[in-house]
Amino acid sequence: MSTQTCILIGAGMDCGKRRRGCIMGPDAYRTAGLAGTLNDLGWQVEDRGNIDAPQWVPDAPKGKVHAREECIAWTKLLAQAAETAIQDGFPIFLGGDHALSLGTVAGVATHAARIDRPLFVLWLDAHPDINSPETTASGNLHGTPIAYVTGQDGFEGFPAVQSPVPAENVCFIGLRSVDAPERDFIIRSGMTAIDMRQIDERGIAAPLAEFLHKVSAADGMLHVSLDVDFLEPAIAPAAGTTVPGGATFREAHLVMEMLHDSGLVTSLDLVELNPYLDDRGRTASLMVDLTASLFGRRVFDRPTRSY
Ligand code: 6HN
Ligand code: MN
Ligand code: MN
Ligand code: MN
Repeated sequence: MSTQTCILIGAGMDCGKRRRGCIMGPDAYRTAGLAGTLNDLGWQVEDRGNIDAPQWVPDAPKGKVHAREECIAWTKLLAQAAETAIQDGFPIFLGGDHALSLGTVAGVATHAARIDRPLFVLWLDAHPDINSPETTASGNLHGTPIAYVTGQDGFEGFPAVQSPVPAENVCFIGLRSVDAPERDFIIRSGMTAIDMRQIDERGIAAPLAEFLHKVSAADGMLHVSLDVDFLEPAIAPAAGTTVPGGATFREAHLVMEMLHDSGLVTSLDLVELNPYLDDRGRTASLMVDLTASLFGRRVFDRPTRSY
């Protein structure tokens, strides 16, 4: 890691889909002890509290997209907050649904471009979230952030992405629910897409190491976006869009441990936790423990690894 200060930013964005509850996510992470856990690992933690939800923003009267105007308002706030926070330390964005990454990734991308470093994005998710407002079947904008931050069309009314992330810099791990237009786009785009079939066959470490090597060779910054539904629903029930066959407890921790050892990660989203659906807080606790692995919790010290 490049710095020893991490900055918690709560973003209870809940308008990226119709099922409510992610608004409670930031406080569930705090309740599960995130700040103390990071402190114990030697990090200074600055909790900036929760970003105030934009004042009630009426939805556009027509169109299939849910809460477009409210999502636009959040995106502006989050892009600004991200761009500021990453200058001060390692930001952890406490979601909130995955639509928050429209703003967080756009904001860190602006910063990366300003300091002349390439930004890479690792998307740990059952879904690639690469629909556009035109291709979406659900109308839910949490299924769109990768399309937005890579500069695809269809986001009228959203702030223009100042520094789009090149498609080749995006890596998905954990895919098992991909819409037809998403699949077509991924195949054309040159994004790295590791589905669960590949993980079954090769393990999770080998494809991750390949991606980290690419980031390292380019002296890139790396934004990690961790969606609760990356995980097997039996261990992480508190998400609205669970899909069976997800990452196991150890696969997920290994990803985080390797990311720690790489020293490449510069910002993190924790998204899609819906505490209303949780089982005595166990999904929130697992997300905190995974974050701890990313920030250096380990059984035995190992030398820092270069990829
Ligand atoms: N997420 N592809 C589906 C859609 O509605 O566009 C699912 C999106 C899930 C979004 O998990 O962050
Ligand atoms: Mn997602
Ligand atoms: Mn997902
Ligand atoms: Mn290397």
